[in-house]
Amino acid sequence: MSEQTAKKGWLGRLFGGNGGGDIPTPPTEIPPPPDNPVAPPLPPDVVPPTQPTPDIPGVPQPHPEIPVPPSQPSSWFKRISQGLSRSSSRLTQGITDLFTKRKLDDEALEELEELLITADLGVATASRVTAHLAKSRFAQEVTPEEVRGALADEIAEVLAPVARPLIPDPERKPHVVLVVGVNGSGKTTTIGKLAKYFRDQGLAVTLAAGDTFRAAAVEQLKVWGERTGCPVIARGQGADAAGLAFDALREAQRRQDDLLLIDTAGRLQNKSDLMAELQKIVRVLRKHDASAPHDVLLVLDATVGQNAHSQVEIFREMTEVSGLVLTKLDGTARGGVLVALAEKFKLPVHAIGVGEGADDLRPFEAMAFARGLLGLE
Ligand SMILES: Nc1nc2c(ncn2[C@@H]2O[C@H](COP(=O)(O)OP(=O)(O)O)[C@@H](O)[C@H]2O)c(=O)[nH]1
Ligand SMILES: [Mg+2]
Repeated sequence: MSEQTAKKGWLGRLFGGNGGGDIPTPPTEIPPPPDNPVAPPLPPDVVPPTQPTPDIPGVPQPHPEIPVPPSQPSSWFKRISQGLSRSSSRLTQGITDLFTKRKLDDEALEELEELLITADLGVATASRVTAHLAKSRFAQEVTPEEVRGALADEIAEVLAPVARPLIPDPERKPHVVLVVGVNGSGKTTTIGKLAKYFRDQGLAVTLAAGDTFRAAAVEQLKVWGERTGCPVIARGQGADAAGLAFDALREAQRRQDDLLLIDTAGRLQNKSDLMAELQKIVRVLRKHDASAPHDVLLVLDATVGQNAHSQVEIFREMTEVSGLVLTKLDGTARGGVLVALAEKFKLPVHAIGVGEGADDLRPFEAMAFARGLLGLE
């Protein structure tokens, strides 16, 4: 690792910010930006100029599956609280209705617990946080603001142990991340956002279009590759995903890349087909690198609410899920589901998706999320 310490946050510190520097030009269809020894961070939502690619001539920009929202500079926390506004307005309104001029008695506590359950926080979390609240404030008159503040603290405590950033191991060339999840959960978009995030840190990132089930999925990933300046290893529709993953790993190893992000199909004919495919990908990767994949990210769409629980269970049966990314928190009032998932599965939550743009992936941070969820600054 470089001695030089970058000034760009935790990843920059880890990697010295020059990971992309000495990587030779990859012989893939999408070359990285020229003269780019240290990839400068892109300004938010700026799409790099389209590089014409021989096999997908005239790819439209912006791609229909990757809308570019209007650029609006906002702070990191503001972005999270905006993303969580649907969830927080529901909770805030409920708490205001419950606690305007009211004592924290048994009845109020019961109603609060119910509100938290309907907000998808889960029964265990709901009863624990209300019990804690009762301990300190029972029979006292409380304001809605006090209740929100106390709840945010309780929720942050539940979330703190799972809030763990995705940190590519600098010793691995590449660190291999397999991205799994049901169709439409946001896998490809999350890979695009992660590519942008790590590329901005100066890492050399390669993408593998392992969802060979749908032609559109391959094309979608290629567009993200263009936007982020990351090479994409792809084959045609119907190609063997494990073979593709094998080629991608070999190529990324040859180039000494820092990170390889592998997309997968979310739906095959049935669950056992999908399981067989994911397991085959893992087997084949291990022929090249016995420790790969180093992370298996399960991408969950928060708008499905409680259904996310069964998705975690199903994917854990199929493969060794090592962490979660929750997407579409901007599009749902069910953001509380993340709290229930944290309590139940205790899997690391690496990041959250709060929009469709390249910068709408936020590293998951317990207190920021908890306060955002309760509509607090
Ligand atoms: N609002 C919102 N939309 C998202 C987010 N993440 C993904 N999407 C959208 O969800 C749809 C499905 O995403 P995609 O990445 O194709 O899912 P995949 O099938 O799992 O690869 C696309 O239209 C994405 O733009 C998010 O965090 N917020
Ligand atoms: Mg996809």
